[in-house]
Amino acid sequence: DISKPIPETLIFRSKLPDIPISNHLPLHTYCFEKVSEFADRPCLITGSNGGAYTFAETHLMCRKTATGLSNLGVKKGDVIMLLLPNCPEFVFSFMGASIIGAITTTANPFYTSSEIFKQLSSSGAKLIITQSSYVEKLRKTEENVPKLGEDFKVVTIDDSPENCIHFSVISEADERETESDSIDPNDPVALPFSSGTTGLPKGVILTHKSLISSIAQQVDGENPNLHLKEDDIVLCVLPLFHIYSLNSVLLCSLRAGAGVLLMQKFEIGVLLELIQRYKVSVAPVVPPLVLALAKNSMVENYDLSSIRIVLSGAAPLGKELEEALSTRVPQAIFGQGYGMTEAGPVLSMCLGFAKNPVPTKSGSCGTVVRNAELKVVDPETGLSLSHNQPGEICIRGPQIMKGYLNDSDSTSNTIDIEGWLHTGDIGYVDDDEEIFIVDRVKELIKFKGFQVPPAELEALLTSHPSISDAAVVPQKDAGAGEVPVAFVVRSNNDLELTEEAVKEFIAKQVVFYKKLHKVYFIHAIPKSPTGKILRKDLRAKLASPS
Ligand code: 4UV
Repeated sequence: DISKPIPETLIFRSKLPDIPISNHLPLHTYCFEKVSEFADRPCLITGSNGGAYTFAETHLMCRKTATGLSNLGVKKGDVIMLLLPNCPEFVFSFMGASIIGAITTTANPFYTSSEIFKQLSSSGAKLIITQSSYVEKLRKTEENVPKLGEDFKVVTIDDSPENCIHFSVISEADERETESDSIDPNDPVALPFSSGTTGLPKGVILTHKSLISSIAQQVDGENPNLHLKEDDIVLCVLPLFHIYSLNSVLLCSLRAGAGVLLMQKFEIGVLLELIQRYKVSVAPVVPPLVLALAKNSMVENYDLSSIRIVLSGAAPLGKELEEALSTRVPQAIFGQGYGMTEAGPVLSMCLGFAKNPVPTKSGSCGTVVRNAELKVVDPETGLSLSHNQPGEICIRGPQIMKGYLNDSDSTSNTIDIEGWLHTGDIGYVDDDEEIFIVDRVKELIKFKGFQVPPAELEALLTSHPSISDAAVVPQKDAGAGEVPVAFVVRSNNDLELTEEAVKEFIAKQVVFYKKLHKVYFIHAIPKSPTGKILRKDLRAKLASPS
């Protein structure tokens, strides 16, 4: 009926007023804008050896690395890959690349060789900065695979194995020679990979403007949503290759002048010791870490009274868990951030972390960040919903990605013509403007906050000669949140194909968190008339095994 009025879109906003955002600057200029105010304060503290770089030293190392990268031939618009655990060199390289207008793609150093090469090819990176222990994974002899030293260069931060360049070669360059090309706010600076709502991992183009906007939405203004201070020590145990840690831990701290305590890996005893020793005040975590801190008896032997903020994100956090940890760190404000790589990444943040905090509810993922718009739509009709009605969460603002690299179809399926990014998450906004996530309609599986893209595992499964079709779905798991399980159709009913063989076949090709936890043999994968896997039906099968 064309006489019906078009329903108005209900837009949710932050309770905090919009602020001016300096997103015309290049990212490095913005992050180090106020460095003279805290030049001699600790910026990067290495947990493993107690070493520290002040803000002035960090800034200098970033500029030296910029020259060094440029001396190696890296130019504006080129992509470099960081295949590193959390370490100062990660920071120098990321910011150094930004200074010369280059783009960083970050990869998990635990990736298998084939996972690394897929991202290398797809991102077009010609230089990898890594640790010598990972170099073997980069040497491939097969035809058609890029060759170390010929097709791409490798820089190592520790030893320098054959054909690799030692990091000192770039970090000892003369910072005065750095030529900063003019950078446009819409130039890309970071290229994390994400599978988004469907399909294989794709390069997510985050520009100088998008990252600055996201950081500013969190830590800028008279009343910052995430109030980081110069005397804060922010725990950096979450991996910097994931956007959560890169943005909300590292970049926000650099901007605000807070110290970053770098930890290479999570080990409960070491973590507790470091929190006590360095008086960590802000602890960004993921639900499995909350679980460890809430349940491990060692926690009682340490003084955690310095912690004033516990920020959880990247996966759903149970209320009981939040309450269990709260009793162990009663002085801390506990809250969540909700992010998605494509969203720049932060959509919402707990207002209890603001300089002038607002009381918040347990289980909430925060309130939409300032200078942004959020709506909730009915996934069937696309119509916008009001308070307390669950639907797909959409976000619009200067912080969202420019698009996927070389994939305009996926981009237009994710960001609509009005500029709304569709998250594939189902949630609602309550009467106090707090967001609650209740479900996920996208394929994505999250193991301890890590992305497990079903399409990637399905492609591997169907490459097996005895498998004719396959589907991978999440199964709930107490420790990991979710684990991937597969439904597999055997070709020619090849009964010799066992569950163990399928698991083993996948395990040797993927990083640990993508391993299959269970394989169910089935006669056919349920599909819609258009050929889409009916994942809901498979998930329902898991919930009520017949
Ligand atoms: O693309 P991605 O791997 O991105 C992230 C980013 C998370 C954060 C969290 C807090 C921050 O301050 C920050 O900078 C980044 O996880 O995965 C995106 C999907 O993860 C789920 C949701 O399904 C997203 O679409 N997810 C993320 N945060 C939450 C969450 C949360 N708090 N509660 C439930 N699900």
